Amino acid sequence: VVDVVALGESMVTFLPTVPGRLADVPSFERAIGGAESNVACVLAAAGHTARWISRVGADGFGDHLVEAIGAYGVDVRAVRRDPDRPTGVYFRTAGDRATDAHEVAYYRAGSAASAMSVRTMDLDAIRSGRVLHLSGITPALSADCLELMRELTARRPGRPLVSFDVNHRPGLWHGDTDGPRVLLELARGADLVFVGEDEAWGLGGPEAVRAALPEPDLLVVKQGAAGATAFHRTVDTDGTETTRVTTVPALTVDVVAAVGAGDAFAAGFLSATLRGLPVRERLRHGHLMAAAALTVPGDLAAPPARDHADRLAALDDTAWG
Ligand code: KDG
Repeated sequence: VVDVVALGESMVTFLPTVPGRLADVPSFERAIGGAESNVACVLAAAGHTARWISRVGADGFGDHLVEAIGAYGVDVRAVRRDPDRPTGVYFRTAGDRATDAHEVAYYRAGSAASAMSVRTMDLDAIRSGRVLHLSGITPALSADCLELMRELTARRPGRPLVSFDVNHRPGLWHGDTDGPRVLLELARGADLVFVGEDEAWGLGGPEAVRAALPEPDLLVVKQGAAGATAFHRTVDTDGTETTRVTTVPALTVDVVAAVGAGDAFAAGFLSATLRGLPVRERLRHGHLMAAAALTVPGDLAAPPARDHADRLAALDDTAWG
C-alpha cells in the first residue's frame, strides 16, 4: 500500500528572474507548482512512497509536470491526460521578503484538472493509500471538483486517513459559492486539518475554526515564523474527550520565498505521522521541512535526510526555542 496519495491540480509556474511588479518583470523561469503534488514530492524525497493523482492537458506543459513530479520519485501513473483541456499555468512575483506580499496571475479556468469529478476519476485509486492528502484549492476549481471533494471527505469505514490543508485562495472562489463555509464543511470530514493562522482569520478566527471542527482528531494551526500549534483530540474508553495542545516554535531562517513552505510543513508532519511519532515530533519535522522550502525561491527544496531530520527533531527544548 502506498504511503500517501495526493490529489489536486498542479501547474507549470513562472517565477520572475528579477524582483518587481508583474507589469514590469521582463522574463520568467519555469518551475512546477501545485500544493498537493508539492506534498507528494517532499514525501517521496523524504523516503516515502507517494502517488499524485490529477488530470493535465495532452500538451507540453502536461508532459513537463508528469516528468518533473515523477523525477522526485512520485508515482504519476494514475495522472490522466485530457486532449480537450489545457494544463493550468500561473505566474507569480517574488514578493516582499518581510510581508510575503506578492502578485499571482492564474491561467487555469477550464483547465484539465478542473474537470476532475466523481465520474472522471478512479475513486478506488484515490483511496488506495494509507493517507489521502487533499486541499481547499480543489473545491474552488469547479462544481465537479467540489462534488468530488465532498465524496472524498465523506466519513466511511475503511477509508484512508484524510489530511486536508485549508489553503484558502480567495482569488479562486467565484460566483455564489461561500468559500470559507465550504472549506470548513470539507475540513469537518477530514482526520487531520492544517490551517494557517492568517487563513483562519478569513474563516472567522482561530477559535471559531476550532469550534467549527469538532470531528477531526488533529487540527494544526500554522503561525508562520512564530511556530505551529496542534490541537489533538482523544476520546477515552469511557467517552471522555480530551484536547491536548502542543506548540512548537519555528526555526529562524533567512526567508527567500514563503511559497511551498506550508506544503513542506504538511509533508514533514505527515512523514512523522506515518512513522508513528508523537505530535511534538510531527510538528518539529514539519518545521524542518518548511525551513528547507523557505530558503529557496520556488516551491520545492530537497528536504533534510531522514536520519539528519530525526537528530534535529530529537534535540531538547532549549535548541527548539
Ligand atoms: O502552496 C503552493 C501553491 O500555492 C502553489 O504551488 C500553487 O497550488 C497552487 C495554487 O493553487 O495556489
